[in-house]
Amino acid sequence: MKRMEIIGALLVALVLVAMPVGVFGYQLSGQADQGCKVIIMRTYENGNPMPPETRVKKGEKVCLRITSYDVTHGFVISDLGIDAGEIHAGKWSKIEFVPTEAGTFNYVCSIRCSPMHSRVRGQIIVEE
Ligand SMILES: [Cu+2]
Repeated sequence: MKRMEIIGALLVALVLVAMPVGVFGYQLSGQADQGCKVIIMRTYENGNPMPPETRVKKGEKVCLRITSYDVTHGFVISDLGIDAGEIHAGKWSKIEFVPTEAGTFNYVCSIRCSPMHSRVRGQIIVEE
């Protein structure tokens, strides 16, 4: 009986360790391109894009690797004239640009992804 309890505890520990490692590894797999920042699109109901803010430097090339955690999203930074098109769940898109002015630029989802679609947004903060 004791042995079964130990095996059970080990299985629980394995799940508790394996799940975060798997999720973290999945997120990192999008960082194959060195220097690219990762944005994971999520519906408002699932917590909105992660991270909510992405900081970049004015005048330096920005590489964004974007994926979706749940459903198909869009990714538009209208003030920078950027439209990454459809972002499919589990697939990666990559965009590159050079910001020429500092400031905070909102990006939004351009595809109706959920009832709270209009609240799906994040920020690109361009620093001097
Ligand atoms: Cu949406």
